Formats: sequence, C-alpha cells, structure tokens
Amino acid sequence: MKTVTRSTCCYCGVGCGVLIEAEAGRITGIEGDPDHPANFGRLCTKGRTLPLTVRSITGRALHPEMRRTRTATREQTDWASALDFVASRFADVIEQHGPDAVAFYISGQLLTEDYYVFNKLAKGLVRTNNIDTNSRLCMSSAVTSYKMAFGADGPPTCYEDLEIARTVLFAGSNMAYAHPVLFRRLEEAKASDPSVRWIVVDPRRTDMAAMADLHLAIEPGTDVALFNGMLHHIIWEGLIERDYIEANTTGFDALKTLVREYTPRMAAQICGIEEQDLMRAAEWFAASPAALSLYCMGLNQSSHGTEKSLALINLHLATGQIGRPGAGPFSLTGQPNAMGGREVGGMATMLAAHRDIANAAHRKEVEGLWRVSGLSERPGLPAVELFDAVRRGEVKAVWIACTNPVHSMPDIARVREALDKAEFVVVQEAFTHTDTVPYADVLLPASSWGEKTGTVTNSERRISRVRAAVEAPGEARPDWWIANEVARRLAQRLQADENLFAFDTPEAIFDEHRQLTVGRDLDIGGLSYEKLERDGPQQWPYAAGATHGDARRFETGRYATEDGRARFTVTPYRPVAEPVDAPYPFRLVTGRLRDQWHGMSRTGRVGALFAHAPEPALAMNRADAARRGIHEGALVSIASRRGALVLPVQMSDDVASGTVFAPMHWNAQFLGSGGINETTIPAVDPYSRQPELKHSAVSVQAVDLPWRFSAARRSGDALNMQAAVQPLLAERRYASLRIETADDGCEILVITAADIGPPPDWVERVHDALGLARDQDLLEYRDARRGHQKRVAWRDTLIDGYLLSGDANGAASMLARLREAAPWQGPRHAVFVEGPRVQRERVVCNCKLITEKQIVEAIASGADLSALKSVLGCGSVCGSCVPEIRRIYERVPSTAL
Ligand SMILES: Nc1nc2c(c(=O)[nH]1)N[C@H]1C(S)=C(S)[C@@H](COP(=O)(O)OP(=O)(O)OC[C@H]3O[C@@H](n4cnc5c(=O)[nH]c(N)nc54)[C@H](O)[C@@H]3O)O[C@H]1N2
Ligand SMILES: Nc1nc2c(c(=O)[nH]1)N[C@H]1C(S)=C(S)[C@@H](COP(=O)(O)OP(=O)(O)OC[C@H]3O[C@@H](n4cnc5c(=O)[nH]c(N)nc54)[C@H](O)[C@@H]3O)O[C@H]1N2
Ligand code: SF4
Ligand SMILES: [Mo]
Repeated sequence: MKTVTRSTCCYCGVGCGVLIEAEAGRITGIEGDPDHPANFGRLCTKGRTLPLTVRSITGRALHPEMRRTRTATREQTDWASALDFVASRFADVIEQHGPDAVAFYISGQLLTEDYYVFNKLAKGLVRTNNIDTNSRLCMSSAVTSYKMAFGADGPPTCYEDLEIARTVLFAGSNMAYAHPVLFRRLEEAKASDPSVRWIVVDPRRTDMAAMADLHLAIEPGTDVALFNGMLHHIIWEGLIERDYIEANTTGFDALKTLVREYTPRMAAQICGIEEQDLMRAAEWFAASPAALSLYCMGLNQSSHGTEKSLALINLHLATGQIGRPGAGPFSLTGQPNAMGGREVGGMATMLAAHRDIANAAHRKEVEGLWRVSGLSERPGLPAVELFDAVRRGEVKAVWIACTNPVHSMPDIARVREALDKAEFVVVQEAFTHTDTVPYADVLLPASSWGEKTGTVTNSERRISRVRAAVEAPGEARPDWWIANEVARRLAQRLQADENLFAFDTPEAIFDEHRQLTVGRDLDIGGLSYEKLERDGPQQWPYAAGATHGDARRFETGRYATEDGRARFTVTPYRPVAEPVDAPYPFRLVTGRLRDQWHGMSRTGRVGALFAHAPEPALAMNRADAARRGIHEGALVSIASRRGALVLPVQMSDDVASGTVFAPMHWNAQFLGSGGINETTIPAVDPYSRQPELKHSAVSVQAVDLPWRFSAARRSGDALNMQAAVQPLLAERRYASLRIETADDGCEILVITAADIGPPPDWVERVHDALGLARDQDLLEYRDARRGHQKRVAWRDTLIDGYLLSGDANGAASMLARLREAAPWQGPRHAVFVEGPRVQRERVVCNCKLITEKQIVEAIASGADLSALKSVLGCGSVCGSCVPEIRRIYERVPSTAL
C-alpha cells in the first residue's frame, strides 16, 4: 500500500514542506507540499533527490557498537549494554573530575525535541553548561548581534517580506545555492516588478551577483567598513529617519562620531570598490520604500562577525528600515533547526527559551520549571574552546551527536588531536563513514530523515512538524530517545530524580518545552502538536489564546531590551584575523556548492548530485594562475600555517586576483585528505565565539605528481564499493572519488588519483576493493618500459570497469563507454584504442539533465530564456539552475540578436 506522509525537508533553513511517498516500508518518492507556507510545493535539487539518499541501507549505522578500552576495536552490541556503558563512563568522569569534565557537541540538524532532552541532560542533570553545537560555526554571530541590538534573538522579518521589499541587500549570502526555494520567490518578485533593486555584497561574482543591479565585490572581511561608509553617506545626505531614532533607539550619537571618519572614499578604499558604488548602495537602501537585507555566512563566519551584523543593523535602525512589511535585517538560518536549538537554549552560552546563564533570575526560573537546583553559573565551552579543552585533557568525555566536527571545524588537525586525547568519545550518527566515527568508543545509531518525529523551526520563526514515513533501519533509534535513555540511567547513578526524564513521546517533550517559553519573547504557550496538525506550520510568538503567530516583530517600535529601545553599537572596522603575507599570499574563502550538503554523508550518496560539480576544485583567478604557470585542472598544494591539502584548480573569473575559493564539502569520505578545514584558522569572534571559517591566508603551489590513476566500475550499489575504497584514498598525495549515473541508470564509482611514483600494491588493492574481474574477464595491457597498466573488466559483452595506472589519458573515453552501457561490438583488445575523448559535460539542470553545452548550443542558434525552458526544458522543474542559465545566456552571443 502506498502512503503519503507530510513532513519537512532535512536540509536547509528554508524549511520546505514535503510529501513523502512510501510503499512497503521504503521511501519511493517526494513532492513539495503545496500547502506549506515556506515553499508552496516547490523543492530544490537537494530536496527533490532525498528519496535517492535512502534507496539503500549501505553505509547506515544499524547497530550500537562499543569498545571497552581505547585501543580495542569497536564491536556490535545491544542497546542496553551501550546505554549502560555510556551512562556509567559519564558518571565515572563526573564523580572523579566534576561536571565540567564532560561535554556535549550537538547540532542544528537535530529536532527541537532531541535538542531539548540533550540540553536538559547537560544543564539540568549533569549541571554543566558544556553543551555546544555546530550552530556556533554558523549562527552565533547573528544571535549575539540580535540580542545586543534588540534585546532578544530571532529575525524580526518573515518570508512575505521577500516579495514586498523594494531594495534587497544580500550581504555574504549566496541564496541561489544555499536557500534556493526562497531565491525563487525573490526572482519572481523582481520579474514582476523590475524596479526592485538588488545589491549583492560578496567578494565573489556569484550567479546572484551577476544578476544584481549592483555588485559590491568587497575585499573579504571588510563589510564593517562598507556599512560604516554607507551610514556616513546616509547621514551626510540627510537620509536618516530622525523620528524613528529618537523614539525607538539609543546610542546613535556615539555611532555618529565613529562613522564621521568613514568617508565614502576611505571606506571604499578599504573595501577595494568604487566610491560611487558605495554611495549608490547607501542611497538605494536609505531612500527605498522598503529595504530588506538578507545575510548569512559571509557576515557570521568572521572573527568580527557580531560587529558585521551590528553594523548592518545600525543601517536599518538609522533609516527606520525595520518593523514594517518588506523591511528589516533578515539573518538566514543555515540548518533546518538552528532556530529550534536557539529556542531550547541548546548552546554553551544560553539557557532554555532565550534565557541567559549569567542571569540569576533566569537560572532560578529554569530551576523552578525543571524542579532541580544548582544550575551551573559557569559559562560552558563554545565549540572551538570545547575541543581545545578536550585536547588539553580538561574535558575527558565528549558526546557528539548529528555533526561531523573532524570535517567541519576549523583546523581539523587540532580536533583529531583532541579526540585522540579524550578518554571517552560517544558518536551518535546516522551514517557509518563520516570522519568523526573512527574516534568513537561508542557509536549510537540514530534514525534520520523520513524516520523521525518532532518539530523544527525555519528561518522565519515558523514551527513545522516532522513526521516519520517509514521505520528506521536496523536498530537505529530517534535522537531524543537515545539521550533520554542515557539520562535516566545517569540520573540513577547520580542519585537524581529519574522523573526528570519521564518522556515517552516527542509530544511530551514539546509540551514541556512550550511551558518554558510562556511569558518569554518567543512564547509558544498556545501551540501544540494538535494545533500544528490542524492549522499547519505556525510562527512564534504564539501565546495561549492567540489565533496566529506574529509575522513580524517590533512593529510598534518597542524592542525586547529593558527600556524597550533598540541599541546602536559603535562598530569600528577590524581586519581579518590572519593577514596575507609573503609566505601565505592568498586569501582563502570557503563556502557552499548548489548540490552538496556539508560533509556529503547524505548528498554524496547520489550520483546526480555530483553532476553539477564533479570534483573538489579550488577556484583561482585566471591571471594569478597564469602567472604561476598553473593550468586548468592542474593539481596544486594549498597550505596554511596549520595544514595543507592537494586539489585540482579551476580557472575562474569570479574570484578577484589574490583570492581563492574552495567548497567546504569534500572530506576524507571522498578525498585523500580531510578537506579544506585542514587549512582554516580557529580564530573566533570575541562576542559570539564563532570561528572565522571564511578567511585564512594560504599559499598555492603547483605540485608535480606525474603518476596518474583513474579507475571506475559499474554497480547496482556504488555505496558498497565506496565503503571499500574510501580507506585507500588517504595513501595517495591526491585521490578523490565520486558517484556517476550511467545512461542505463546503473551507478558508477569513479576514482581519480595522482602521486610522485607508482605505489607498490595500492593498484591491486583498489582493483579488489572495486571487485573488478580477474582471469578471463580481465583484459590487461602493460607498458613495461614506462610501468603503465591499462585494464578493462568485462561482464559478457559489457565493459564493467577499467583501471588506468601510470597515465590516465584514456580515462575520459573509457568512462564514456562505461556510461553508454552499450555491448562492445569489436574484438576485446580493440578497447585499448582510445575512443573519442568524450568528457562528460557539466550538468546545469539536474531535473532534466541538461548540460552547459546543450544550453550554449541552443542560445547560439537563437533560443531566448523562455525558449530554453520550453524547448530544452531546463529550469522548468525545481528552478535551482535558473540563475546560472541566465548567466550563460548573458555570456553567449546569439545569432538571433
Ligand atoms: N547547497 C547547500 N545549501 C546549504 C548548505 C549546504 O551545505 N549546501 N548549508 C546550509 C547552511 S548550514 C548554511 S550556514 C547556509 C550558508 O549559506 P551562505 O552563507 O549563503 O553560503 P556560503 O557559501 O557559506 O557563503 C556565502 C557567501 O559569502 C561570501 N563571503 C565570503 N567572505 C565574505 C565577506 O567577507 N563578506 C561578504 N559580504 N561575503 C563573503 C562567499 O563568497 C559566499 O558566496 O547554507 C545552507 N544551505
Ligand atoms: N571551511 C568551512 N567550514 C565550515 C563552514 C564553511 O562555510 N566553511 N560552514 C560551517 C557551518 S555553517 C556548518 S552548519 C557546519 C556543518 O557541519 P556538520 O554539522 O559537521 O555538517 P554535516 O555534514 O551536516 O553533519 C551532520 C552529521 O549528522 C549526521 N546525521 C544526519 N541525520 C542525522 C540524524 O537524524 N541524527 C544523527 N544523530 N545524525 C544525523 C550526518 O550523517 C552528518 O554526518 O560546517 C561548518 N564548517
Ligand atoms: S530549499 Fe531545498 S534544501 Fe532547503 S528546505 Fe527547501 S528543498 Fe530542502
Ligand atoms: Mo550552517
């Protein structure tokens, strides 16, 4: 029987509603939920391919595993033993070394209910505030700036503002990739009213920047100078909103004194842009009937991220661009439930329901509500400091859930060192091959998307239900259940009240959580599962008796500060933590690609999601590369003071000279190194403790790796082969793997590697890991003089796989044959005659599988944008590729014009 379950997408903070189709316990399809107010039925490439990520249980964590000593191998065990062991090891450490010797590192991808139990476990039971989350790497600068300026966390805006705004300022956000479904709404608003203006502040020329009315390609890290300069000009031009400032704010005079020195000329010079452009941006923003700013990691991930957002909020307050439809500073949340985590206070620096650890009255309130005493007043350790404390041996036991810090933290060598040093590491994961799992003494298998029940809050403060469509595989269990079971056992050991963790359903947890919010700014006393069931997703605040949540906050001009006034902050410009210098002359910027999600544990399972960007390339300015004799595709070593890795280069006109850009996604699951965070800097913002993941200083040097390798094999389940090959990657100077989809739908695992000379037995081990044929079904050609080998494995008349060692020149045509899946007509040995070098064209439109080449040809023969849609079909389904198609269209000369 086919079932359809209403739930939420597990990727980004847009929080799209989905309808999950399932049959016989398996997820078979997905549609956007037409009734969900975040997406009205739309989904992007990532959301649409979710069913493909759950097509197989290969690579899923299915059973608890543990080892009793650090040097033993982990073995499968039962839940009772694993839970008892975790509780008793944590209790031992707490009894011997005190509560602050343990720590929890959790995730904005947990559901609110999961988060709540973890937070109560750490703060209410263990009485440590050492519970931090990957949101520290993501949203914490936005949180501190909202709190400093408005007295409370959370965006004052809503999604409808995207359609109402007349000037949109994108600051450090690549929405077209990172929040695609919201970007569709902006595109439509601009298409229906071309007078809407877009200003993009981004050092890179992204697809969005190319579409903007004004692109301010600032030097990385100089946003504060830009915003201060804009404010200077706004004041000079008399465009400030005096009445608003006087009635609703404090601190303007001090700020005015500061920005006096930020003349447009001086500010533009710091930012490396034209003074005219800065002034134009200021005028468009201030004089607009409604100016909305959308900001994300380009502001937050900075050693002065709080000041970057505060300088932007200053602009809004000074011009009264806030508290009205279409106006306001809108921080876009990255993860699906970063907001929910902030609500339950699941971070080292906050308490439940937007309360503060340092505030004695707040601690008392929470003690009363939880019926506990002695909440710790010592602030907990934020992410970077947390792993440093583990490394120093101060924190002895750490429990990591739903995040992969050995990939996503800055300077991952330090994180590895910390986890090596730790006495006890618990990893709660849905997948078994992530970079953090090898460090686990106990691996707790978690159920995941499509299998979980609870709630999440999206970027516009809207709470949606998450529902299970199928049972979790193996013995995987929901995250809240795991935390709750350990908490019960720990309560017994620590002689605390077991009833603290009497939860038997996510609904019971939600009900307790909402009680803690009553009377607070985020009051959801009026919400319940029943109400969400009946009325659909709702925004907070939603107090008891309310009939709907608040679309916007601070509409009356009263803020959540003690005196009700918003605060201006004096925000001097400060340079990035690590300036470039002679040994490290390049500014490394990192960020996201359209079709991959973070460490790829989910998106890396889908061939189609590699088609847009198959390799982990470092984007480098064409002139910089030429000057160093680096050509397209060349392998380079990227090194910082902390670490190095090898990546292929992609020439780019989108990054300025002196800047390079690397995607954050690739890691040891797909690469012979830990990824770009081998090099990034762990410097943090003094207020938010958020690390500067966006900016470090690196050198880029061509490396001479003459031994080249390429191998691939077709299979019904590439994930099995991937698991076998992955451990071999780290042995080569460069190695990467990816999944492709053949024309007949079969999966292909592709491995590319390079090194100084031929490795003794590595080639044979890859051969075996791929399960390539031997004997009569293997055809081999050896060039003994040069030490090169070519092998082709057959299955009947089909080419099943190949392996090229020494030089990989024939790889493109071999791979093309693998994809075609056509029976081989000629004699087998003719397969070594190189066929045409058919490089797989980069796919731009993932829904209709339309390549860049097809689009270019259609434009050259006269197709305009709408004809591309109607003839090729590209951009007609999810629309994620539309910004790029538009850009190709503008680049390619058309015969019809
Ligand atoms: N496809 C995809 N979507 C995602 C995610 C994903 O992994 N993949 N992850 C989700 C998560 S958790 C997050 S946090 C969001 C992140 O979403 P975004 O923040 O939009 O994405 P990023 O690519 O990290 O960074 C955005 C832009 O900041 C620019 N930038 C770098 N330095 C500066 C600077 O100094 N100033 C300014 N103004 N800009 C700068 C970069 O060039 C980049 O284009 O995406 C969410 N959505
Ligand atoms: N250089 C650089 N580094 C960055 C960034 C950057 O822009 N540049 N961005 C930073 C940002 S904004 C973020 S948010 C972080 C993200 O960094 P991470 O949190 O490390 O990213 P994910 O790969 O999404 O990790 C989530 C893990 O949870 C697992 N998982 C999935 N579903 C479940 C579940 O239901 N339960 C459990 N227990 N586990 C599950 C997944 O398999 C995955 O391994 O990366 C940060 N790191
Ligand atoms: S925009 Fe895409 S990734 Fe984000 S929630 Fe919607 S479907 Fe999921
Ligand atoms: Mo994030």
